[in-house]
Amino acid sequence: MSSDYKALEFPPLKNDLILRAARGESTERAPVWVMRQAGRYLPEFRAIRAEQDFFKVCRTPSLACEVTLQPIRRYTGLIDASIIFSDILVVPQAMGLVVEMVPGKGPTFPEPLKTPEDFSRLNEHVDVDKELGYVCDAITLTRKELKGEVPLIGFCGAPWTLFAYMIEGGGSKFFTASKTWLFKYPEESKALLERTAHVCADFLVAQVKAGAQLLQVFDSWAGELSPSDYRIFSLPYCQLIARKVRSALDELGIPQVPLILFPKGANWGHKEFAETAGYDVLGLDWVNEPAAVRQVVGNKVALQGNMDPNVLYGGRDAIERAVEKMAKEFKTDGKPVGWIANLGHGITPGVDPDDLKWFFECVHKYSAKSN
Ligand code: 1CP
Repeated sequence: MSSDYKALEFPPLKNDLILRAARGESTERAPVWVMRQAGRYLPEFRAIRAEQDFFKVCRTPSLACEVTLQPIRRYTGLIDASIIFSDILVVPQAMGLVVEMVPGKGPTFPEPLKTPEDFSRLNEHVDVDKELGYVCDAITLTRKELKGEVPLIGFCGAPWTLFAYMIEGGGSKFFTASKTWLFKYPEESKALLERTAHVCADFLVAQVKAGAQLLQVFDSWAGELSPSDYRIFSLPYCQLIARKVRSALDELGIPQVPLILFPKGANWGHKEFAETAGYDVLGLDWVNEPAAVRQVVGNKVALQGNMDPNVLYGGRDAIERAVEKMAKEFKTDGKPVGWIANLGHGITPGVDPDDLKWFFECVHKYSAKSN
């Protein structure tokens, strides 16, 4: 169980590059990490997964810690943040739904929500310390084991993305079932989104109490909604999360941590998100021109991203050229200011870990002030 924040003593932080960039500061080079950095492209991860069920790894703090540390060990000195190994779907589990990892198919809900009557299957009140205390325990253990090398990121899914999974029952191409809910049962949909947002906010606060130093909200399916529907069914709930997390941390006397929003595919909205969402950092996918986004958001937010993950399959020259171009486009007056280098989405299983190492090396080289 997560213990009292003040009682936790962690080793001093040796690398605060990502914290400075998230605050919008100019840095000597861009900090870098990649989404899904603990994952199937690493043979050491596959070795653990060959023995253990996916959610067993999530629920066992020693295993989640081990897997979180794998990329940090392999890329020592090259990588500037760790992200706790877990999944966005632990929140629907905590709300009362069953989620299984089916080999070859991905996460699956054997009984997704069919109609609003199925609300009766959800837990009335979710005690995040009880239901998700295992994530917090993994965070506390990992923060200790990191020995201050790099900061630890906590995360959750955005309510709309979780809603889509809870109703589709897994990944989806057309989002027919979840969108049917939005248009057929708008009020009930909003009730479920709001309920989910409160669980997400409580969970993120618990993660900070346990030792998380930044938080990211993954709205992986943001781009599936029209701008006007996004303003009704996603943005208000991302705003609720940011507001609730910030006020809870203030009330608890815990210093604020940077909040990152990754509204993948909602590329019409960066100006609006920068001004109204309440986050410090916006994650960009690769279908964005960084300089154009910087121009519309000004210095209101830091930016994270955004190389196409598939460039990692293109060989070293392609990776180097793409990083050089990305760095040039993200820099302000030739310097990295408020930029966290990353991919535009998660790294995929077939990538050669040495090619990712090369990506990190190129970021170090091309994001530095002088280049
Ligand atoms: O068998 C395996 O090992 C499954 C692969 C895998 C991994 C490594 C899944 C299944 N989840 C994860 C870990 C994970 N998921 C992390 C770990 C921390 C890290 O290293 O980054 C994080 C942050 C996530 C978040 C997550 N899960 C998202 C948001 C990010 C994104 O990629 O958009 C989403 C959409 C999920 C759902 C999910 N979990 C796993 C898969 C294959 C999927 C996508 C399923 C689909 O929609 O088809």
